[in-house]
Order: sequence, then C-alpha cells, then structure tokens
Amino acid sequence: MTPPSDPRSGILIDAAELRIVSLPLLTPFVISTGTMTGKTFPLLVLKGDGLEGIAEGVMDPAPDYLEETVPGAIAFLRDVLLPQIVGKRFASPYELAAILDPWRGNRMAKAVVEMAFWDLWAKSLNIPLKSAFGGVRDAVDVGVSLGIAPIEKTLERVAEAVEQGYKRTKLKIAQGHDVALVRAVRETFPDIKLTVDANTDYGLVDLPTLRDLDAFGLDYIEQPLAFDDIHDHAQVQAALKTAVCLDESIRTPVDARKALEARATRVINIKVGRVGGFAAARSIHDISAAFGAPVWCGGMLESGIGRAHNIHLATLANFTKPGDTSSSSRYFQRDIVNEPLEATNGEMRVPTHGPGIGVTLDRDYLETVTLQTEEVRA
Ligand code: OSB
Ligand code: MG
Repeated sequence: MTPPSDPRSGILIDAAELRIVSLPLLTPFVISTGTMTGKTFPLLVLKGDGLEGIAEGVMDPAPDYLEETVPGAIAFLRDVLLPQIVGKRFASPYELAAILDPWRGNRMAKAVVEMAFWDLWAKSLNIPLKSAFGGVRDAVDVGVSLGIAPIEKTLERVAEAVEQGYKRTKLKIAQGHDVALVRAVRETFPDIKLTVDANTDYGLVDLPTLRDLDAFGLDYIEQPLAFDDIHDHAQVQAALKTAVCLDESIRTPVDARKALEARATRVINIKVGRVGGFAAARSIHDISAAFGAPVWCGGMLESGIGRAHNIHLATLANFTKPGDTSSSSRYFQRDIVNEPLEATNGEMRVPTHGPGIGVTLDRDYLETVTLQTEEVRA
C-alpha cells in the first residue's frame, strides 16, 4: 500500500464519476414556479489518493429556479470542467477554484466540482468538512419549507412541523395564495417563527399585497421579486417593517455586497450549490456579517449528500437563523446515503461518520436510482 501523499503537495485527481440520479419524492413539492414530483440531479465523485470526494448539483432539469439545467450541467462538466481538472494536482480547493473561475456563470455546475474537492481535501487531512473552512457548531438549527397546498392541508403540515420541534416554518406563497393563507396560519399559531417564500412571483405593482403580509409578524419575506433583480427589492424593503430575504438574486459575493449596500435585503439565504461553492458561500457569509445581516442555509430538496454539505456550511458563526435542511425522510422513502440525516427538536447534528462530509454512499441503492453514468479519466 502506498502512503497518502503529503496534502501540502496536493491531491492528484485521477478519475471522476459523474451520474444523473433520480429519486422519487414522497409528496409533490409545489412552489410558485412549478411542481416537482421527483428530484433529478448530477452526482459527482472525484477520486484521488485512494479517497473519494462527493457532491451533488442543485440545478433543476428545466431552468425554472435559475438558468442552469441538469442536461446543460452534465455537458459542461463532462466536456469542459472535468477534463480540466482530472489528471491534475491541487493543493487546496482555492487552487482548484482558480481553474473554474474564468468561466462565466454556471455556478451550480462549478459548485459540484468545488464541493466534491472540499470533501476530498478534508478527507485527505482527516478532518470534518466544517473544520476545513472554520465551522464552529456541532449541530445546526433547522426549520421546514412547506410547498403550496390548500389552507387546511397547510395548517395540518404546520401543526406537524411544530409538534416535531422544527424551529421555523416557511410557507411557499404565490399570487392569490398568500394573505389568506398567512392569516390562517398566524391565527392558529400566533407565536411560531414564520416566514414566506415567493420564489419571484411578485412585482412592484404588488406592493399592496406585500404590505398586507407585513402585518403578520413574519421573520422575513423571501425573494418577492424577479430572480435577477436587486434594485427593485430596495423599494420593497423600504416599504416594509418585515425584513426582505434574498435567495435567487444573490449569486456572488459582489451581489451580496450590492444588495446589502442598497438595503435591498436584510437577511440572505445562502445555498452553497447556487453560489459556486464553499469559498463563495463563506465570502457571502462574511460580507453579511460585516453588514450586521444574519444568514441562513437554504436547500434544494437535496439527497443526503447535498444535505451533509449544507449542514457543514451552516456551522459557520453567522448562520444565526434556522436553515431549510429538515429530515431527509420528509422527502424521500429512501436516501442514497447510509447514515440517516434526521432532525431532532429542530436540530440537525453535523454528520461525522468519517472525515469530510461525514456520510457515505449507499452504492447498491445508488445503482438502482442512477439514470446515466460517465467516467472521466486522466
Ligand atoms: O426557494 O428555497 C427555495 C426548493 C426548491 C426550489 C427552491 C426552494 C426550495 C425550498 C426547499 O424552499 C428547501 C428544502 O427543504 O430543501
Ligand atoms: Mg427560496
């Protein structure tokens, strides 16, 4: 057996395994832009030094959350990004990120590669992923995100989440499915920490509706306006007592700086898979802290692999609001990881089954839910 190479001299990536995985969802998840009945995503395994770094992509099959898509990401990863890094040695994730950086956009695709390498790097150092970027907690606070459903059904789901001890309830809203819903939930649950997420469904013409929502003591209103807007959100924020929280609109640390400077947002939803990886996610976290703005860790209905990455990210100090990483069993009958990722009393423990992300692939089940596999070798 050859000893692992000195991490300071870098990890040689000798192969990449790129899959498309599709998991059925227990219940369709409805948001203002559409309905998801399954979760289809790219899964990347980077191999080097006898270790495996793993990550998943958060893009959807069609461009309905942001512009990136699963087929587009697979092609870009297979034909461009992976051939650039397989067969090369990288001393740190920052060195690898410098290779990805010159390409425009495509942050979700870049994030898959960057995050898999962070996992590989942490494993080579024999430390948990969170320790590789300075996380400070052993467990993170989490809430639930409830898809659009009739009011009665939503009341049942809120009751269940509260009963289970989740620390915040987020209601998905859309035009015509907003004020009455929030009023009903607030009347039944006067004291819970409650938020709404519009996933871009409103415009400035809807300020009266957003003002009506201002009366319900919400912790924040997430992404009311367009996915690519920062400027107009400042008008919304100026008109409301409730904090605006941006999700889709924040793709980069510069976006975060501009949005905070313009007072277009007072809270940021950080999704590591949306912003290009951990380096960008941590910058957005740090910039927000400098502005006195709390952040929280969002989700994209990830499998256990993405969930583990999200939990490690949320251990950074300024993640002071509950995140969206609820129990995997709320979404999937069976997950592709061996270790259950289940919340207790609204807390998700950082997985530590080994170094890195701290969860392992259930390879047998993975085979049965893989639609396509590609290998890139040096
Ligand atoms: O806007 O945060 C969002 C799911 C799919 C697309 C967008 C969003 C979401 C969620 C789900 O809110 C959060 C989760 O439980 O992973
Ligand atoms: Mg959102």
